[in-house]
Amino acid sequence: MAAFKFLHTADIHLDSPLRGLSRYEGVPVEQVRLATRAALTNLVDVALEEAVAFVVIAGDLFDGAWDDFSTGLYFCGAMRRLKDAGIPVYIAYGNHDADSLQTKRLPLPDNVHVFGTKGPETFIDEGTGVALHGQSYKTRDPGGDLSAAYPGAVEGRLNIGVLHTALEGGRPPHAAYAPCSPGQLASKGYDYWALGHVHTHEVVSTDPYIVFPGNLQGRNIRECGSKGASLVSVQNAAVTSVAFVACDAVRWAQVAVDVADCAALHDMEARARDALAAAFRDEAEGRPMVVRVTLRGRTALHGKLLQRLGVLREDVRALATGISDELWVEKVVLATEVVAAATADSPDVDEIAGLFEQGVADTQLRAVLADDFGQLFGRIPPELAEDSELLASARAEQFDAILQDAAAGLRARLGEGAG
Ligand SMILES: [Mn+2]
Repeated sequence: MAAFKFLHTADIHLDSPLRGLSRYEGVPVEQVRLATRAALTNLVDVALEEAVAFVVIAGDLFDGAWDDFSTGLYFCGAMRRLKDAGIPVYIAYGNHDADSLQTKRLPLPDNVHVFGTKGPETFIDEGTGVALHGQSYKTRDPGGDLSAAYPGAVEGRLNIGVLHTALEGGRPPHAAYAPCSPGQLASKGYDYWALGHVHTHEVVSTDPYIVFPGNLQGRNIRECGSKGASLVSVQNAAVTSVAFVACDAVRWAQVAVDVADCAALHDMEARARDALAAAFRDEAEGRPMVVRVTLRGRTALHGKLLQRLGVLREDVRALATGISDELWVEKVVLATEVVAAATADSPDVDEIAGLFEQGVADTQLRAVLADDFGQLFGRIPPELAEDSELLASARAEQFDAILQDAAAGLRARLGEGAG
């Protein structure tokens, strides 16, 4: 076979549970929860459209032990579609789906080949003659460099190494399992290293190719942007190109809205609407998109926005709904800053707000606040504290910011009362 393509994917984390998303009203939790399945279906669609010779899965196909058999059955169905098209699949399991963690099992269609856990194993792909070398994790942490024992390249064939690793030193926040250097991998003489574990797409090297495809579907706001697989082209027993193919069914994005010098709430709304529309147009690529919106900038509106904090997410949801039914708001983060009050609202307002501003320098007041918040933290569930900007600031003892916000909020409220 002189010219062919193959697909390299990893970190599908099929049926990975959603943490905390149910707290965000209006986000279709079921659709987001099933996105890892939809992404797998998209991957199979790409494999069929591109008529690839085979598919490589480099670990963390599953997120952990299945809750029930439906996860495995869904995977079997996807693999059968590949089998019907004569496409074999090669899997090396990683830390999330290590052998010891798979408490439920199902027989997989016979086009699926799984690398063993005892040592490196080599499969010769029948259709192309490619030699694939790989090893699955036996337990969560294989305890050392697995690649060291991989065999040298088989002469006269295209050689592919399949391994779940974060490479040497790791790539935070990914744990440094099976550490090895690109140089050590290159020394095997293979043409392509199909890696997994790091959720960000990265071509580490092109000679030989050492590639992290990234995860197939973002699962939370920390996994933003396009997610998918690597489509690799081979000609005359050499890799000629590696292309990224998006497979995600739901996209995550961070949208920053600069509201500096906005004079009224409707100015902020206009800015937010524009930023949301631009993000949806440029980043969603026709998919549903979940966004976290951060309002930033030094603004006279800071106090007013603080006052609206409880309903700010609803404001932004309304703007998003005005753009598309498939633009969903995970969270609104208020990160604006106060503008120093130049003009007096009224002598009374100035005096009261001034007391708060003085409080910033008052060590006694800070001690009282630290004590009060400390008692509060003993009683509230930690996930609630994580969700509140105010509580997060208090936990970090950022009382300057809290007092400045309180002063600005008070000024806005009293100003309204007077006007
Ligand atoms: Mn992993």
